[in-house]
Amino acid sequence: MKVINTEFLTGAVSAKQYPKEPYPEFAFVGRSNVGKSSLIRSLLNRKKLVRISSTPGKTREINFFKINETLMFADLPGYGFARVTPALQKKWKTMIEEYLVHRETLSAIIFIVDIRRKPTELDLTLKEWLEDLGRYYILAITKADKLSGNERSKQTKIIKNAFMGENALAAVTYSSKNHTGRKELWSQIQKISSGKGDLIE
Ligand SMILES: Nc1nc2c(ncn2[C@@H]2O[C@H](COP(=O)(O)OP(=O)(O)OP(=O)(O)O)[C@@H](O)[C@H]2O)c(=O)[nH]1
Ligand SMILES: [Mg+2]
Repeated sequence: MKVINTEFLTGAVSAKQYPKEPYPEFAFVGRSNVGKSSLIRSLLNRKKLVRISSTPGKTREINFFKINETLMFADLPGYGFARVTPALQKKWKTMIEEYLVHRETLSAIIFIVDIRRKPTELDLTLKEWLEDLGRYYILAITKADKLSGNERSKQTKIIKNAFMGENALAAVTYSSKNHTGRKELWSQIQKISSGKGDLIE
């Protein structure tokens, strides 16, 4: 997809602040520091628009972006970041929960995991949760540039085995550093947003 126009709309901490745009929305969800904001930046090819940082816990609100007047992206705060206070962790969890349960225009989730990591309990909890809520997701296995050869295929297999549940629409291996997987992920997003995807039963 050719990204012609991208606009940062707003940061929201509760449902009443969500933008009212009717376009199909894709939410980027995953552990703190996994590379959610970087992935959005890579997809949109916009460096200045999306904040990323080497310090985990950078994204503290749900950030909404409008693309080409046809699509929406939501960049969510990460879960499982140990070095923030329990109160703040709880606040983020509530924020993510409220969004996943109530956001009506949410088409699918881009569920992001790090190619180097073993499936963690928090990630598995998210998967179960998406399945229970009946939310569809695309598994994005990111930071693929960090592994190569055997190790890369071994990890990809382990991750797919753990996370490709019933509501998983696809799995894409990604690198925000060199944009591996960009075309494939865009094509999945377009397929779903135009209603031609597996969502049609
Ligand atoms: N090598 C490599 N580094 C990456 C990739 N994606 C993200 N990073 C790095 O990982 C760090 C975290 O990236 P972010 O995009 O801020 O992660 P996030 O998931 O949005 O983090 P929070 O908002 O804090 O939850 C940054 O230092 C990025 O440069 C990737 O595909 N390859
Ligand atoms: Mg972020």
